[in-house]
Amino acid sequence: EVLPGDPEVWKTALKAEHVDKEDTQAVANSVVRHVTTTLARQAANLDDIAAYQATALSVKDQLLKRWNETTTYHTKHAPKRVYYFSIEWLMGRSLDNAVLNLDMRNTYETATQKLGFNFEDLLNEERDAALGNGGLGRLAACYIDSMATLNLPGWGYGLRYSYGIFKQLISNTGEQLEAPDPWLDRENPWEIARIDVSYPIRFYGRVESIPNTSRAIWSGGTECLAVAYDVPVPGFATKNTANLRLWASRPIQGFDLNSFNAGNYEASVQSSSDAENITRVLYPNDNMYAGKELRLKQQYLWCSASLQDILRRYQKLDLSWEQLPDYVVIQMNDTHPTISIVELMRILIDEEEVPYDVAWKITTKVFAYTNHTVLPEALEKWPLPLFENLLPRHLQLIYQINLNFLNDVAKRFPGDMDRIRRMSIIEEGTPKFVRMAHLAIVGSFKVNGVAELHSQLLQSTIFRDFVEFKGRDSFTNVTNGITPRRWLLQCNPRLAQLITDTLGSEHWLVHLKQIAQLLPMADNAQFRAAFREIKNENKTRLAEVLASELNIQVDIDSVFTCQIKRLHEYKRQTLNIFGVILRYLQIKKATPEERKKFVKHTAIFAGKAAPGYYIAKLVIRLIVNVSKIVNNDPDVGHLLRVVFIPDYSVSVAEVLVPAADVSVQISTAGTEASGTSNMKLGLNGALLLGTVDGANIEIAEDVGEENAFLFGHLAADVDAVRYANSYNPTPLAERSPELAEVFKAIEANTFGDGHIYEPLLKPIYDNDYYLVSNDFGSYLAAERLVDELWRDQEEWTKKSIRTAFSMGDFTSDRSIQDYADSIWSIEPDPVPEN
Ligand code: 8GP
Repeated sequence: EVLPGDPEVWKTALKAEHVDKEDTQAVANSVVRHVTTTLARQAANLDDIAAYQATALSVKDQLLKRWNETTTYHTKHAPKRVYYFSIEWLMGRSLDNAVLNLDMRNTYETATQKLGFNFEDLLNEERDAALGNGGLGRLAACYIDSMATLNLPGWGYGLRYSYGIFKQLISNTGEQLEAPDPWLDRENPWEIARIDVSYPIRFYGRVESIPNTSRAIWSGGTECLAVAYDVPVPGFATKNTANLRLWASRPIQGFDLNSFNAGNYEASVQSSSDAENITRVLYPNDNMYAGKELRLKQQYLWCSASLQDILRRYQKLDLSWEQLPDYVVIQMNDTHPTISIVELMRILIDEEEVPYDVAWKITTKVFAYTNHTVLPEALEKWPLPLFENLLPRHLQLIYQINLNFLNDVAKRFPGDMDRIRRMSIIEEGTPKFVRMAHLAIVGSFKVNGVAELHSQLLQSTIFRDFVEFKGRDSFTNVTNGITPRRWLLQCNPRLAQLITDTLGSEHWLVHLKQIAQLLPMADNAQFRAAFREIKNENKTRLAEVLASELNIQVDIDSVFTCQIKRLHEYKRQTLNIFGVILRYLQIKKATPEERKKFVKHTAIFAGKAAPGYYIAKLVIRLIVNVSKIVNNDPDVGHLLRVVFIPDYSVSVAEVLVPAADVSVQISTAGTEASGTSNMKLGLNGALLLGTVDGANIEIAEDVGEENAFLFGHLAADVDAVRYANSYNPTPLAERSPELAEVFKAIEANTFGDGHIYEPLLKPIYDNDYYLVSNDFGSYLAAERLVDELWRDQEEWTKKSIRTAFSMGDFTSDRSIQDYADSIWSIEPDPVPEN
């Protein structure tokens, strides 16, 4: 008699299911099977959408086999695991990435061809999974790719928003409009719903202390369920497949029993839709804190469910709670998951009856915290009344944590009341606030910034007191990175092929440092020609998109400058567009003879503004309205084009990044924690035009300053300039005559009604917090160097090659290896090949 799950029976069955990597017929069969059974469609009425869906389902089959093997192996092996908690996962599309990582791209291309489809067309049917705003969310996506590739046992945890980042539309007057992104309307072929994996989550309610213990009973309030959805994430050229577990909120029984008993049907349905609302939408703020109760509900649901899940897995090992840190490390991607520190305390103390001090010892060995910004407006602090109402037990525990912490501070720094006030987890005032960054530091064994300068600034400014208290060793740097699989192999296949052909192998894709071996090729004319030809082909592809989608004709012989990132005052898209306006004015003034001397420019912008960020939206409006005038002015001809590409996304970036000549990274020094588009653009050969900020510094160091265009005030000088700007202001024309000329042109309605831009210009006239006027002169000087170099295409290409092949350190594989070595203490655990 055979018992369920008999290994022999399963082995045979699985073998029959095996598809060989090169077996195009077997792959075609599996696509057809999904068309006819999963999708219940016929060959006759099969469109590209359905063909994409079936292809994706067939690929998912492959992923799930590997996922199963990974999970089974790791369950048996029980290594220490890392859990990456991120409230944003900006994954983009999955199909191309998956077939590349599985080494089955050719097979799928041929198989779908056999069925009469063009694989590229199918790839374009996929909607982006856009569950993130910008850098922070895309970083998480690169990191889980690297965790899988490096065979590190780890999972990601996040939220399955029904609506990702909004779709950006641009009106006729240049205004950003936001439309919802119902990305799950077409079924998502990449996820597996785990209705059997769900946890109850409580909000509100009351707390009863249990006398003579640290324990309490939290009851009442409302409850809902967090249900797991799993997304398999393949590593490159390995069997290891990571899991991204995303939670969706659901009503606990479909309706609220109390109101059902009362016969109040409407109210019972209402409460179920309340529960579903929690994970309905991603908050569209980047580097900006909003303080909404629903957001705190999202955070708690996500953290509580993830912890319950992790602890359930741990409990199967049958070990003591004290051993938890030997098996579990949780990396917090910014402060959004900080409540999980308190939730772990609550579970250990209230539910598992672990003594308070023991629970604290365990907890503070499990968590590590990554900070992503020093901007004060981005730091999370919850109004205490809101917090207390929603999570009363957690607030009690925070008080206890704070009390113990401040006692320790007082012991170390007796009588230093000011220090205690500065460091407290609770900010005094009306109302009081819970400072999440302080809680994150107090509850973590390691805190890191995301680039050298940023980590230094953290330690010398906003976290200085904590460094003095906890010691230097608790603080470190891990410079960000990007995955070269998506950001070179996938988005720039011809350059990837050139690298592979020249190096003679594909190893560089997992050992990116190896591309430095190609640096001497900068001096090889033939290689330069090949390299330039690829860049031009990528520019042509982009030009075709711009022509067909936006009806803008661009000259591929012009220098393509790209600033592609969220709109934010500190990122200074202003400097860029003001520079474009000045160039326009200069072209207008020039004689036909003089015009011939201009270097042709195509200024490309893309990015979203937070819906409530008025000034950022005004910058978009200015860019769009400038583009309308400039692009249609016969005096300008091909000398200047301005392009704002609407609805920036991961998949749009995959077209832009390989086509860029210049990477525009011009934040006010000291404000951009790292930046990651600087890495993507650099790896694809764009020269850096940037300030001495974030990872620009490390990039310029590696590519050599002579191969980059750095400008602007240094971080160390920014405060003094700011001070002068606001307390000792000089007229704009003195700070920058060129900028004064630009403002005059805007105010003279050159780009439509000038007065609408007053809220944008006035702060720059008045106190110029972001140093736009103070840096404009050196920005223009840097642009002149760009123009000069562009005239010598051979020299330009040399620097472009040197840039690309010096980017070896900026792979997310290096970042993740850093985390594994210096923070997580975890080892690779590759699933054996059989
Ligand atoms: C971003 C930083 O602004 C960017 O420099 C960095 O490259 C990226 O994180 C990844 O580290 N920060 C945020 O997106 C951020 O701080 N968001 C706030 C809501 C926390």
